[in-house]
Amino acid sequence: MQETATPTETAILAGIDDKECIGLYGDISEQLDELAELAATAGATVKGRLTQRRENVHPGHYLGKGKIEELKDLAISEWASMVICNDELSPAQLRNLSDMLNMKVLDRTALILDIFAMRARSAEGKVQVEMAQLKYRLSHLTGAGRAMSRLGGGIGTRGPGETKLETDRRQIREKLTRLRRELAEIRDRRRLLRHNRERSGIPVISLVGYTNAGKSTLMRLLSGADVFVEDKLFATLDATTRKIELGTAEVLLTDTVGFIQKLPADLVEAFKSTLEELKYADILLHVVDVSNPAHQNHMGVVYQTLASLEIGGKPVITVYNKTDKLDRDNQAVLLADPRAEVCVRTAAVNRTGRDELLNAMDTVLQSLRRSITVLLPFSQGWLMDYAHKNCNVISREHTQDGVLLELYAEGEALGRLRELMT
Ligand SMILES: Nc1nc2c(ncn2[C@@H]2O[C@H](COP(=O)(O)OP(=O)(O)OP(=O)(O)O)[C@@H](O)[C@H]2O)c(=O)[nH]1
Ligand SMILES: [Mg+2]
Repeated sequence: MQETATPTETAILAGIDDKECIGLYGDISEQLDELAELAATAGATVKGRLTQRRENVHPGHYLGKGKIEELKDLAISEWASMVICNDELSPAQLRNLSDMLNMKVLDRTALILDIFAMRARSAEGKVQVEMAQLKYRLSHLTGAGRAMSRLGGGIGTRGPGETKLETDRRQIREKLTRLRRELAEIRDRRRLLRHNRERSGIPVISLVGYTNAGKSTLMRLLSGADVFVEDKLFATLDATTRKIELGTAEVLLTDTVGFIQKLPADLVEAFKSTLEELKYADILLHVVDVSNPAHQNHMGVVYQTLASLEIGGKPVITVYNKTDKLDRDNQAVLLADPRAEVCVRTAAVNRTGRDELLNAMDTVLQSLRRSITVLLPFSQGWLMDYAHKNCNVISREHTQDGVLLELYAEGEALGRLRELMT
């Protein structure tokens, strides 16, 4: 028989029950549910949970001494190989906790970084994740602790090379400089693509939302694109764009990385160029998994993340997805989203709501359409024919320098006439 199975790591989750956080993040049990999903996505089996009610985390070792003893007993009795903490820990906290438990300790940030490292596919995605990991390692170089370095490998150490953990700061800094240069080149290429796209004048509609909400499934449904869908967190890291027909117009639909609460700052920073694509969207489709009891919190996190990326003011269509998982009573209590232009209910898995969504997209797009005024020089008389054929002309006026037209233009025609705008 062939041996294929790699031993799965087993983990105990640890968190602080801090009432302050409930507002945006949900209560501690909801938070640990999500942490468990993250752990499962990274390939760990969760064997138990332990929480401590405190106002603040312990500055030296995250949990109090008594709780750490309890945690140690639990880990031993469950044969767990590591502890995953629900917050981002300081290097000293990580080292101390790991030494006191004599066990590998990961924080939420390292776990998410690990998942991203596992998921990155494109050159840009890989460079971005590696940058975020190196930055994290740079700030934690002395923080691995005895237990961590002894038990090397596995979750939290994946990505580009474990030996890099041991490389010194200077080498990491040099690597970061090189990666920054690589990323700048990738960004230049992207900018060129974007420039071409803008010239073509095709409107852009972007899917945004909490991770696992069903963005890629909707992308499939609306565009037929064969994008990756999985019931795990952060299935998508790279941006995908597809052209779709919408009523009379063509639009570009983009799918991208999902959001999560307490997204590590290094990752947001590293993924800025991917996320910045959202700046060029004309409309955002905010996909919400309404079957998740924490979906109201998730919506708050999405709006907060959009605001932090300075893309808060765009027209939003809220897509309440996974309605097939709700019973009738729960369907009825779905609230309207006051921040959205319109709300649509869908069940992307069985195509429910597809036409309503396409109609809503068309309607919002129409409402964004503004007329433009162009001056057609007499020397380019053919443009007059072109404008009448391809645009909706509202008024015409002859002047000394040419013909002044007010018109609605879309797509290629908009791109072509934009240069003549007055
Ligand atoms: N029951 C049900 N499941 C759905 C629906 N839409 C998507 N799913 C499932 O939800 C899971 C996540 O879907 P994805 O499309 O990968 O979600 P995503 O928002 O792209 O997730 P990330 O890329 O990880 O951020 C998959 O298992 C889908 O099959 C739906 O309407 N109903
Ligand atoms: Mg996806």
